[in-house]
Parts: sequence; structure tokens; C-alpha cells
Amino acid sequence: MQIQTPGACLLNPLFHMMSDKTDQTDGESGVVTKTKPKTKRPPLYKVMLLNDDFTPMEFVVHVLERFFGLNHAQAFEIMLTVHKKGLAVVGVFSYEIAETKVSQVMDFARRHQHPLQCTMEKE
Ligand code: TYC
Repeated sequence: MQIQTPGACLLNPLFHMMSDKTDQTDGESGVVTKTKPKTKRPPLYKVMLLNDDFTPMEFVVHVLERFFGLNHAQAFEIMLTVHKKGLAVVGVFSYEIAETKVSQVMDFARRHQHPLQCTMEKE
């Protein structure tokens, strides 16, 4: 809590970090303090598809097109990555959107009696 002249403030390497704080004047002492505004971005979640030996490749491609808005070539490429490597990240979303994607894929796979697994993990 230092009071600096404008010149010293601009020369201070922390100036830019300090400048996103809000000036507040303490009523009694008149000392200027700075409080960081609470602007933390929400955490993001990776949604992943897991490989298995039974789900048809065309079904996985369809899932990627339908629920993740990929075109056919992109969907085919990601499906092959899952097939070869065991899993792949298919999208990154807020918690609520990620949870919805996982539910949609799991429900769709179950309805078609495929063992396809979709999970989410904090980034
Ligand atoms: N391994 C499956 C097969 O050979 C294809 C597959 C790809 C399954 C991706 C699941 O997430 C998956 N039919």
C-alpha cells in the first residue's frame, strides 16, 4: 500500500497488474488501498471419447457430427485417433455444457446398444 507519484507508477513493472485493481479510500485514515476485482474465468472441462472394441466406427463418426458439430472429415479423423490411441479430447466446454454433452452421448449410445463411453475432466 504505497502512494506513488504518477511517474513512479508508470515506471513500476507491476503497474499493469496494479491497474486492474480498484482504488478505494479508507474513510478514517484516507489511505488509498487497492482491491482486485473478482473476475476469475470459470474452469473449462475436456470432453473425451474412449475406445472400445464393439462400437462401429460409423456410429462414432455420427456422434461427433451430431453432438460436437464436426464435419465428416474432422469427425472421421478424431474417431481414428480414439481408435488408435485409446481416447481423444473432442471438445472443451464450461461445466454445464460438458455435462450435457456427456449425457447426450451416453444416452444415445445406450439407446443404440453400443458400449461407447464419454467422460469429462477438468482442464
Ligand atoms: N474401436 C472401434 C472399432 O474398431 C471403433 C471406435 C472408435 C470405438 C472410437 C469407440 O470412441 C470410439 N469398431
